Amino acid sequence: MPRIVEGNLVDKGGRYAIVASRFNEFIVEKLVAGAVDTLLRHGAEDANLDLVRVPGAFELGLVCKRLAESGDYDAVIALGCVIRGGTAHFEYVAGEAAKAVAAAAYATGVPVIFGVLTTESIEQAIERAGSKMGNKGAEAALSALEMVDLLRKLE
Ligand code: INI
Repeated sequence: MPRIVEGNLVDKGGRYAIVASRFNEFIVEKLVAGAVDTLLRHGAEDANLDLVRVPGAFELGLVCKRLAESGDYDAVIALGCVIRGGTAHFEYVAGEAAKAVAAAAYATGVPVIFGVLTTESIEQAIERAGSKMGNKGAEAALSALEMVDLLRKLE
């Protein structure tokens, strides 16, 4: 039987930054609410949560990197929404957002969680922002909790 190392979904004094884009705000605000609710219900303290807003998904990576390298956070959660139907340059915005968020994590060693919806339509975005397909912000918060605990165990 291998020794299993895994993160639990229980906060132990972690500090979290949520970075949320203003573009498609009415969807992204649902993701923010889902992330905050999930963090708090897993034990995170309100005082240990910061919310930073950026213009669009394209800007998420830079700000996530800045926050991750500050040393002030155990995890950074990037939240946004890119909808193909309304975006001629969907691939560029969504692709660069994903790359930059990943790069921020690799550069800093801090978990930077990709909670960005990339959907074909506004209906699909609504479904993933607190209706029948769950809430991507809440999922992202769970990933943050798990990664913070896992990295502590791997120290
Ligand atoms: N930003 C998004 O977050 N989602 C989108 O769907 C979107 N569209 O449709 O273009 C979008 N564009 C703005 C982009 O993220 C930047 O803020 C902008 O290009 C300035 O750099």
